[in-house]
This record gives sequence, structure tokens and C-alpha cells, in this order.
Amino acid sequence: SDSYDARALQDKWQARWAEENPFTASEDPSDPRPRSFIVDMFPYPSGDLHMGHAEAFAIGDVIARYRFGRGENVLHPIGWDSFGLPAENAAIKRDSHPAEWTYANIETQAESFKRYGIALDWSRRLHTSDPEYYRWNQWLFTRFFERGLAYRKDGRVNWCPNDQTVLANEQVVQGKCERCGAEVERRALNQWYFKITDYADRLLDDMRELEGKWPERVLLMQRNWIGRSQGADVHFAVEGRDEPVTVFTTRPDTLYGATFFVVAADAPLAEELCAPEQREAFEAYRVQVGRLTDIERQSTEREKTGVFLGRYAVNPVNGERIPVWAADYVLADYGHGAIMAVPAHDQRDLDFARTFDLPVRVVVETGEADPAESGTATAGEGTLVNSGPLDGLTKTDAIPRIVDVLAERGTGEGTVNYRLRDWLLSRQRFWGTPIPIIHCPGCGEVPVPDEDLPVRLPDNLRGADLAPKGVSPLAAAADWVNVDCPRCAGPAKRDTDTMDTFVDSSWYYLRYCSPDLDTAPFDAGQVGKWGPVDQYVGGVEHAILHLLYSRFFTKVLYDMGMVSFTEPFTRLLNQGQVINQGKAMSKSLGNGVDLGKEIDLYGVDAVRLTVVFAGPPEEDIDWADVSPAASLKFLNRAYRVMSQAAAASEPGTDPASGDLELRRATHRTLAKVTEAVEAQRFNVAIARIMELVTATRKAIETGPGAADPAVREAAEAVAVTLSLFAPYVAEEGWELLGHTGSVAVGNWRVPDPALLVQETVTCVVQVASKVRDKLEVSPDISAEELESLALASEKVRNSIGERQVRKVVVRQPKLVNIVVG
Ligand code: ANZ
Ligand code: ZN
Repeated sequence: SDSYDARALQDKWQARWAEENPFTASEDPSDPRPRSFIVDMFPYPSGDLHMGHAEAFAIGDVIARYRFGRGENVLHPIGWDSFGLPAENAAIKRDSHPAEWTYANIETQAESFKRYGIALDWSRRLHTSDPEYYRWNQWLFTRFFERGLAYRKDGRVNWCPNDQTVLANEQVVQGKCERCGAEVERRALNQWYFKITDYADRLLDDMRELEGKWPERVLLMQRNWIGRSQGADVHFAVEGRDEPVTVFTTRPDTLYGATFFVVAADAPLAEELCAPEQREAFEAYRVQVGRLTDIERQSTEREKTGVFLGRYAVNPVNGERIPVWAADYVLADYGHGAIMAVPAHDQRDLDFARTFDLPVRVVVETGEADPAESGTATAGEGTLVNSGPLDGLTKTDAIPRIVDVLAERGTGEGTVNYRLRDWLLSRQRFWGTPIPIIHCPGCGEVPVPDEDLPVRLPDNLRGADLAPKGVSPLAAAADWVNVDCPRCAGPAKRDTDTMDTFVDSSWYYLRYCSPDLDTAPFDAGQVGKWGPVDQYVGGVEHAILHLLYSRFFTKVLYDMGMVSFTEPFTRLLNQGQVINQGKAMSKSLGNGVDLGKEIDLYGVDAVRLTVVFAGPPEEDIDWADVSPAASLKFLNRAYRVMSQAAAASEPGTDPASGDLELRRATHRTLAKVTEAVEAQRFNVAIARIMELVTATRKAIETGPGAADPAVREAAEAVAVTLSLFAPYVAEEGWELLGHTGSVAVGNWRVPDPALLVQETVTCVVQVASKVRDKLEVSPDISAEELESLALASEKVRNSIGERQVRKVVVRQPKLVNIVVG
């Protein structure tokens, strides 16, 4: 028949793969094949797979299948990130347990992955909500706790009054909860944190290893998130206070330009410094500030607000008294929560000075307009003025000089500050890993001993029991909460918070190396063999947190001697998004594309081919611009070529006597596809396979015919290369061509160099019989073209100089001789 039956092929090969498990990694230590470890960011089980999964996993699978094809021992596992709020909300709505929704969705997705033909090792499947998995979150937490890397503190956090839980800064959009739209409050709460700030320098410095292997923009986002800044701490005496107040500045060279002093309005220091006559104004202001989020506070658009505290600070270099203000543009938890304000050279300070009529003093002459007049602070290089002993120095020279002076006098020192904050990991919700700490009135925070892990979630809570109440639903489970202290055996209580699910995803890739181990989170020997992950594939929405947390975990595990590498993911690929009609798919726009329906219409292979062929993997795919129907047409042509070749010749036919032109096309395709796949230009690889199918069809129809040995060779190359993109058609074609076993494993072909016609040849250009230039030209360049190229050469023209060209002898493509007189 003219076209293949996609559904029949899918059923047939799915059953075959399930039986033969061709994509299972080998743990045999004597297996000589090179190993490769390919990981896709694991899915969240929110219903069935969607177009976004289809793209991400199709791309990851091309990489894995290429490695399988090359005969490597590939570990390409799958798991589920199965704790989290949506399951809990579904359980409240349906009066059920979150596990019901979660595991039903996991089964649905697992079936879809199988149908979608992803070459996965199903024997290593993991779910983070299994006690066998989250036990190790708890084990790791207790190790972090022992190392001082997990601790509790009071902090001001974003609180959603509707969801009754803490929100990360990223989950607050214009002061509202990203999920439900409720006005977010700031609450002081006692919470668990991981001390990621201890690793700030290493997280930053080790990025050098990732240069060129991770997308540049991800590295940039991580760098900005960590936000290292070099500067100085300067101690200012404050009248009426014994201890000086320290400020952090990146511009100690501008110290003589400080005309006022600002304390974060919500810092305890502001309250302490406030003089009695200003108290009323200050209190009113503080209430107003309490309603704002950090993002709003840092907005440069907002009018500056603040209040004078009725006090003066003393500049340590010139003894000048400057007024102390409280304002919201200074943040309580960055640096020391206080600044010296230099309005001439800092825009925020200038805006504030102009609002409150405070003096502006230029101390670095940059040649730009006076900031007091222009309203624009000057920040560039320049020469110091109005700065006593620093006058005449450049900004660059003045910085170390003033730091030395401050250090000598004991009024300051050079220092480094980070934007990065510690990782707030406790959540007041149910469907997560219980924090393995027991609070004892006598012993304090006692980690649950290893032999008592896992601390399982109680299974008698469901439906309304899980509704948000401001404290974790676990607090209501009295027989779960009340325990004996592991240390003194006295009455004690379990911690009732659960962990941020980013903990689960910070180390799951390691668990894949030994998924069933029940004595440790992972087998260090196995991780040593497979790790680190060679290629990680996933969405750019994880550019900061997930990747930063995974990198942090890896470094801690390295320090614990559990892994031998310090970066978890050697290479990272961020696929683009699938959009429709230029917009992200959404219910309200009604432009969603249903993956299941597309597969029913065109078959898995055509859908996979379409998403990969649409463009480079990093770019978004607009479903309105692609054509799965055209993909299907191509696949039918490929299928026909394979079946015609299969019918006309025997497997094992020696191709040597075959049609030379087609043989060259085949080998050039093998070389080009390999090159394109290595460079992750998968769409280009597909275009090359399309060309080969066309050439083969021509050979069958108008050339030497289907029985020519070159046709079989070409058809086999089509099956092998196509197995990366359209696994079902490729397997079927391979079988028709008389082979057994999966086409995807170990059959990648190395092109014969003798058949790779060189793309260019070197042409020697002589002037008066001396070689003057060499040109790289196409082997079939015309005499005219070559002559004009040669005469256009700079070197040739120079050597001809004033002389006359008498004659040009062209022996294309290799020689041009210019005779001069
Ligand atoms: C005086 C100065 C003069 C400053 C000048 C800048 C330019 P980064 O680079 O982000 O670290 N700053 C310090 N602590 C702050 C806080 N808690 N909230 C808001 N701003 C704070 O920024 C460091 C600069 O931001 C510091 O250097 C300080 O202003 C301000 F011409 O000190 B600077
Ligand atoms: Zn105790």
C-alpha cells in the first residue's frame, strides 16, 4: 500500500520494546562500551502529557538515541516530581488523598511516554512521593543539619492569606499571589533554611567549567541571582549611640560625597535610632512600607518616600554630621540594612535628595552635566574632587586607597556582598517530605535517627483535613505529632512543616544510578561510573532555582565525600516553548493544541518529527507554522523507499558495485547528519535525511532501479538515521530490510571517507610562475568563476602591482596561472 498504518506500527513496536527492553542500561562492570548519562528534567504529574512535554522529550530522546546508535552504554531514565500543591488542592476538592490523584496521573503519563516511543530505561523509574525516595530527602536533611547547613530563623516572608502558605519572591506578582491573586502579606515566621549562601563563591566560580556548555543566558541569570559585589564596609558613628552603624558600599571612593544616611524603614535599627519627636511620623511610615513587596520597593519608577529620624551620623573621614533617614528603597536584608547616600553618583539617592531637598555634592568629576541640575547621577570613570587627600586620583585608584585609610583607622574594611539569600525550605502544607526534626523541651531540635527514617506522612488525613489553616495540616494529626524524644525519651513533638519540593529535585538524577538502594540515597560507586550527567534537557523556566539548588546539593555532597564531581550537569540544553498563533497556549485564549489528538491524527512519528524539524531546539515552535501532515507525507516516502529496497534485494548485499552517485549521497548524508546531531542542530539533520530519501527515490524511479545495491545501502542509512526522530517507521523499515533487533541500538554508521567527495579543493594561484595565493573552491567551479576569483585576490593584485596581465591560464579547479608583462 501507499502509506503505513501508524497505529498498527505503534502497537507492534511498543509490545516489542516492552518485551526486549532495548534501552536498559547495563551495570555489568566488564561492559567495555563508553557510558553516557542523559537526563530529561522529570515531569510533574499534572494530568496527561502536553505539547511542552512532547517537545522536550523528543529532543532529549534524539540525544539519547544517537548515543544508543553509536553503541554506547546509555542511562536514560525517567521519574516523577510527584509532591506538590496541585495534588493537595485536587484532594481537597475531591475529598480524597493526594496520592490518589498523583499516582493515577503518573500511570497515565507513563503509558503516554511508552506510546510516544521515548527510549527510556523503565527499570529505574522513581517517584519522589514514595517513602522509599523521600526517606533520603530526610536523611540528607539531617546531614545538612549536622553540618550547620540546615537551620531555623525568624524571617519576614511572603504569605498568601488564601493558600495559607509561604510564597517565594518569584511567586509574588505585583503584590499578589501568582496562583490565586490574593493580596500577599508579609509575615514574621520561624522557618527552616538551607545555608546556600555559604556556597555563593563556589556557585559563582565553578560556572567557569560550564562556559560554552550551558546556554549563556542561564549562566548570566545565575550570576545575577548570586549577585556578588565587591566593596567596603564603612563604620559611621551615630550621635547618641555607643556602637557605630556599618554600611556596605561598592563606591568607597565617594565617601566625601555622602550627604545623608538611610536606614531600611523595616529594620530594627530604624526603630532604635528614631528620636522621640519623630516617632509618630516614623510609625505611620513603617505601616505603609509593611504592605509593599521587595519588588515594588526596588522599583525605580516609584516616587521616593521616607522620614527623617531626628538623628545625625558622623562621616568617619571628615567628621561631617549628616542626617539619618528611614526609607523603603533601602532593604533590611541586604548588606547591613543601612547606606551612606551619595546623591551625585547614585540615582536612587539623587531621586531621594531631590524629593526631600537634601544637598548634592559631586566628588568624582566625569565631564558630564551636574547631577543636581540634570537629575541624572554620574557613575562613570573620573577624577576625584572635594575629597581632601583623595583629590586628583582616578576613581579606580581611589577605591583601594580609601579602603586602606579606613582599615588603618579601624573605621572600615574591604568586603564582598551577595544578593543570594538562604534557601527557605519549609512549607505549611501536607503533600511533601516531613521535616525529620523532633522538638524537645529539654534537648531542643533533635534530628530523627537514621533507623527511624522515613518519617512517613500520616495516611488518615484527606479532603478537608488538608484545607489551608495557616499551620501545616500535619499539626492536626495528634498521634503523629506527639512522640518520645529520641535523645531523652521525654515527651516531644515532630516538626509539622514539609520541605519545598525543590529539595526532591535537587538530587534525583543521582538516585537513578541505584534506584532501589535502601542503605543510602545512592550508591557512590555507581554514581562514580555514570555521573555527572552528560546532557541535561529541560525548560528555561528552571534557569535559576532548580539548577542553582542542584548545583548546591552536588557541592555539599562533594564536601561530604559522596560524589567526586562538583557540577551535576556537564551540558545543558533548554528547549523552546510550543506556542500557537504566536501566543503561549492557554485555556482562556482557546489556542491549546492537544497532544493526544495530534497523535491520533498523524501518528507519533509525524508529531515527533514535526517538533524537532520546526527549528533549532532552543527556539519556540509556533504550531500554526508547522505541518504534521507534511511530516507524515515525508515519512510515507521514507517508508516506501525502505520497503521497495527491501523487496528488491537481499540483506548483506555488498554495496561496492552500486550506483556511485547514490552511494556518495548516502555517505555524505551520514557525515552531515552526524555533524548536525553533534552540534545539536537536529532540524538540519532531518533536512539531510529528507534529501537522501529524495535521491533514493530518484534512483529507484529514474535511475538504476530498486535492485541496485546502492539503493539498499541508502535505505538502510535512512532507517538508521531516522531512528533518532521517527522510531516506529525506522524499526519497521529496518525489519523489512531483513534485520533483527532494534535499529536504534548500535547501528549508527561511519561514512566511508573515500565516498565523501570533498566539498572544496585548494586552488593554487600563480603570478609569473610564483605561488601567490591559495583559494578554497568548489570542485565543480567554472573556468570563468575561478579566473575572476583569482584576479580579485588581494595578494594576487598586490603581486601584479603595476604590471599588465598578458594572459590567464585556468586549469579548474586546481590551478590558475597569471602571465604578466
Ligand atoms: C554609596 C554609593 C555611592 C553606592 C555610589 C553606589 C553608588 P550592589 O552593587 O547591588 O551590591 N546599598 C547597600 N546596601 C543596600 C541596601 N540594603 N538596600 C539598598 N541599597 C543598598 O549595590 C551596592 C550599593 O547599593 C551600595 O553602594 C549602596 O549604595 C547600596 F555612587 O554606597 B552604594
Ligand atoms: Zn529530649
